[in-house]
Amino acid sequence: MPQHQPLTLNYTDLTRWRLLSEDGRQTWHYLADDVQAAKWKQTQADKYWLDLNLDAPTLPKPRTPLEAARNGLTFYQQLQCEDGHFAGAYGGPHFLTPGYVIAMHISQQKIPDPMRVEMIRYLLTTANKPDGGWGIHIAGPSTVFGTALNYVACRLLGLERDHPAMVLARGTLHKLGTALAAPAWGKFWLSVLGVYEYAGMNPVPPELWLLPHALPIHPARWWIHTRMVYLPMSFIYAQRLKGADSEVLRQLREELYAQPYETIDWPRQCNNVAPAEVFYPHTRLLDGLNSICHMYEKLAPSFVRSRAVAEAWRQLQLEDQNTSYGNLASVNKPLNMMCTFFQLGPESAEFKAHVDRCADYIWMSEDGMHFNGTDGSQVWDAAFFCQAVCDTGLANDPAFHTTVNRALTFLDTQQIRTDPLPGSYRDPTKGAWPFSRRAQGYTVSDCTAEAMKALLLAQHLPALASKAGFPTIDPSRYRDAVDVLLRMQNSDGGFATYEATRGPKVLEKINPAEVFGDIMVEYSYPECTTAVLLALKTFHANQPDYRADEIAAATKEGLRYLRGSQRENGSWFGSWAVCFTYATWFGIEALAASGETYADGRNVKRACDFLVAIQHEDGGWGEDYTACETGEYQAHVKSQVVHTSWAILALLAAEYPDAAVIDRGVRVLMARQQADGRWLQEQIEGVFNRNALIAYPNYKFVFPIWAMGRWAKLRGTESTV
Ligand code: LAN
Repeated sequence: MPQHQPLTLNYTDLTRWRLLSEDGRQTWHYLADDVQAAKWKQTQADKYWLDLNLDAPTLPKPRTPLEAARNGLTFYQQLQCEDGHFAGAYGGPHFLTPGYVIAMHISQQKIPDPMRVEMIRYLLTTANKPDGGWGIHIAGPSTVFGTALNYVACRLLGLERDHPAMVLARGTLHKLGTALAAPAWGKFWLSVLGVYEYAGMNPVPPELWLLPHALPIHPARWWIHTRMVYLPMSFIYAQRLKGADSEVLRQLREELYAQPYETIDWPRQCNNVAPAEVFYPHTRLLDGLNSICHMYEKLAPSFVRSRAVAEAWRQLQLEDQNTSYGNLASVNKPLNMMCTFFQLGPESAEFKAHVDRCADYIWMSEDGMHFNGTDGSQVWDAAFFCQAVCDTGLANDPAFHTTVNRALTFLDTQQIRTDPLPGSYRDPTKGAWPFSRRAQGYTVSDCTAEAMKALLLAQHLPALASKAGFPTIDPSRYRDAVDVLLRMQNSDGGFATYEATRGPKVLEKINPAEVFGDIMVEYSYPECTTAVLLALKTFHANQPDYRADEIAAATKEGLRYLRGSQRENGSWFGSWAVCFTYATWFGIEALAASGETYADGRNVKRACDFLVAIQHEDGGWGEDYTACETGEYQAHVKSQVVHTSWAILALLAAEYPDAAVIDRGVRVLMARQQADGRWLQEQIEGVFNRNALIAYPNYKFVFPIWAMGRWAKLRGTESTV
């Protein structure tokens, strides 16, 4: 077991951290050595993300929205990494860092000291006040899920049990119901660590993988994230694997509960979940299935179990190989690493590759270090950046050519050019773009769409396309992307995230996660659908002969889905950022691109009327994240630059007739801009699974730039508000 020195809580010197970006791979490095630190200088991006002084020049006060957009761009281009992408923190959820810490502990890996103390600092800084606990995400009230896992993480990282922060958090945990009341994923993490008993959780049988693929319940039909989390969980659960015992674990078995560990009636804890944190309660169907699974656990023939475990292991290896050991996202990453440790041991090349790739997820911020939601949002942010500057013509300005060409080149290099290994229940990926980077290897519909659109828009800007460094892309590569997209349309006309929907919606009734909603199968989303429709339109203008009829049919169906998913009040519900403002922007963009405007389109008019009705007093827009949980619009107390930008983009696209409404929004963006061109961080922007928030810190740069650039393009470059 790794033994840590008693912690003196000497945090690190922030001026010694460097972000390395190689082909989209982001890793943070601490340079303890003075010579090294002097050789490898901190970049503006490093300083920005560490909240150190950038010494960014004060820019001339903008007179026009265009000048404000240019100032924004002047600031933002300083944050570009050497390989052309814009890095950024991707935190928010409070159940990711503990997964990493637990997996490292179980697999007996020492977390280097600078990282270890900075993780403690992050956990202590983001603990809730005044109760010292943690929620499911950084903005949420303390829950057993967040508090139990982060408490354990702090203790494993070396914080003593009588440290005041631990005493406080422990008190909160006990008040909330102790670790016994943790939701299912919490129970799992604690069990594999050895501070909870497997008898106290509902079964996760790997046998599901042996069922005929035709059955709707086969895991290959679930949403990919749910499938990929339950796969390693089932591998571990089926064998009741655990790490070695240690002193800190013995202590944790005392600290996490209000009664002696030996006296706990484990089977009675399976469905004990603190009621306040249940987002999606068990259905009777799930409880029934769980009972059957409990019986099965007693009877399971060993040859069936071992075949199931073998199949799970086969699938785990395929996932590892398909993603170069980076894995799909931040939950299955440490889970797969643990499976590899248990199966192949710490000396295996596979296990070492896993440890190495954890670095891609670890982000250093001014608040300390945490595990990101994915290995970054590189392609996604670069695609929006390129579109913002190409759509508005800002890219024609020679002052931005180098930045734009580097971002375009980054997108060029990140297209996936191969297919996954056979047998892994994956669709072909050749031609797709992922959310983070090529090595991760997962198609996302809207990432493919936004990246392709960005590159195609750039081809039409002669001032840019004639410059050295402009990527030349073989037209067949766009056709590959279109092939990927056309395969992804659902029967309702919409597009989902990673795959077309494979399973029936009733599967949601056996969603066992308790704390997340809408996770069992893929659903169509207005955000993804719009992105795909706009990309297909841009592609069709570029290569009119390729699959033209299918593109036309897909577009018609997609628009049908969008009209059908619009709410009575004109809005669309957003699933991937907060919330109605986000999705309504997408809905309007798609309908506007099909030729509808405020004046002649019923749907566009209703959508604009919704946006205008929620405009804040000060002229901006601002929505509270709780809208994602409740499904009803909720105003934020303050307008937000990101929401204001989406609303402006939407109203401009719709040709909304009352210019004054839009101009008031633009004035908010200009008023919030700082003297060096930046905007400050406001409410966390993103969401997933209805109930978890996640940061998109680059949105506050790219969307105001885009909105004001579009405004200037339509109203005149010299116009003022
Ligand atoms: C993401 C991040 C990006 C996001 C968009 C591209 C913005 C969206 O339009 C489609 C869905 C997608 C790709 C998405 C899906 C779910 C992710 C991967 C995340 C929100 C980032 C983190 C989250 C993942 C599920 C986190 C791990 C947690 C589990 C519950 C498994």
